[in-house]
Order: sequence, then structure tokens, then C-alpha cells
Amino acid sequence: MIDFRLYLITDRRLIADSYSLMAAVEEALKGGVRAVQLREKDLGTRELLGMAYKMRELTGRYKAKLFINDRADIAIAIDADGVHLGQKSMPAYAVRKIVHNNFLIGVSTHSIQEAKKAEEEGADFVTLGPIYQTPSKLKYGEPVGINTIRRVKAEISIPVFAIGGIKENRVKEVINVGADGVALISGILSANDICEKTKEFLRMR
Ligand code: 3NM
Repeated sequence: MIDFRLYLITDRRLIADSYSLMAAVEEALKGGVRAVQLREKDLGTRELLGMAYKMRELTGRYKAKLFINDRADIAIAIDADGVHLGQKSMPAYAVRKIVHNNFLIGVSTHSIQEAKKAEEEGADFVTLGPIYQTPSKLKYGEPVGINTIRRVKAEISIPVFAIGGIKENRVKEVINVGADGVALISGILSANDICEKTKEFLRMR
């Protein structure tokens, strides 16, 4: 069940020096985040697995959901709530074959076509983006803009999370065009006071 509206994605390189990754995520959890995606793409399998176990323990203490980026195997091994798949990951229909019934599958999408396909293939929710310019802009392609949210929402019935350059002053406008929630990295993790910033995001709706 997708019972969250703010989806925090990790990138430890974007965190202010004063926080470790675990401390940063704990501050966000204290501020009210209820879903975290572990996305540390530069780590090898053993390092990622070790981090994932710790993140499971931490998110579990706050009764928050934990998703693992791309790696369904690691998600299953550490008893995560789900996996978040990219366009080059295993497709959702293949992941469904190896997971239990309540396991959640998120898929990153960048167009109406990708969002429709993700739903057809069995995703529980999608992220759609980049909506705005992101700090690491070119990596995710040109911004798709907020009208794409409206159009995707008209085509699919699973929840859609707006992603890419989401700051607190943009939450209202993406929700107003139909987004079910927002997914973000730097808006929260680059803040000097992560707990306070998280609360600001949760107020902005
Ligand atoms: N995926 P920030 S944009 C991880 O469009 C990611 O699929 C995107 O970081 C997509 O909140 C993005 O700092 C980066 O802009 C989100």
C-alpha cells in the first residue's frame, strides 16, 4: 500500500558535511518522512548490502517503508518493503515472479509512454520526471514539465510521484496538477537542518 506522500531518495554525496548518511536519514525520519529509497549507485554489492541492513534497522524503528534502488535481490535479502526500478532494471513483471505478495515495486518513468508501460507491467507506483531542472540536470534528460503530470494522471491509476528539482515552494503546484506525492533528494538531504526542512515539505500541501 502506498501510504506516503513524501519519498526521500538518498545520495550521500549531496548531504551537508555535518551529517553522515544514517544521521541525515534519521533526521528526515524524525521530521516525518515515511518512505526512503536507498540509492547509492557507486557502491559494490557487499557495501550496499551492509548499508541496506543498517537502513532497514533505522527505517524500521520509525515504521517507515524502505525501497532499494534497482536491486531486487538486495531488497529481498534485507526484508525491504520494495524495490525501485529504473528503465534499465529488471522489469516489474519479472520481479513479481520472485517476490512475496505485499512487496512493492516503484518504477522511474520520464514520459507518458513509460508510465503506462510501468503500470501495465505491474508497478505499484511510478516516479515521473525530471519535472524541473535538477542539480545534476543532464543525467535525467530535459525537464518534462508539470503538464506531463496531468496527462499521465489521466492515463494511469497507480500513484504518481513528481521528481526532479522539487523544492518546498513547488510542492503545491505539482499536487495541484494531480501528483500524488513528491520524490526528492537535494530538497531535503542538502538542507542544513534536515528535520526542520522535512517538516516544511510536509506542511506545503
Ligand atoms: N530521478 P533532486 S530526477 C533520482 O527524472 C532522480 O527520474 C529523476 O534529485 C528522474 O530531488 C532525479 O535533488 C534526481 O532534484 C532527483
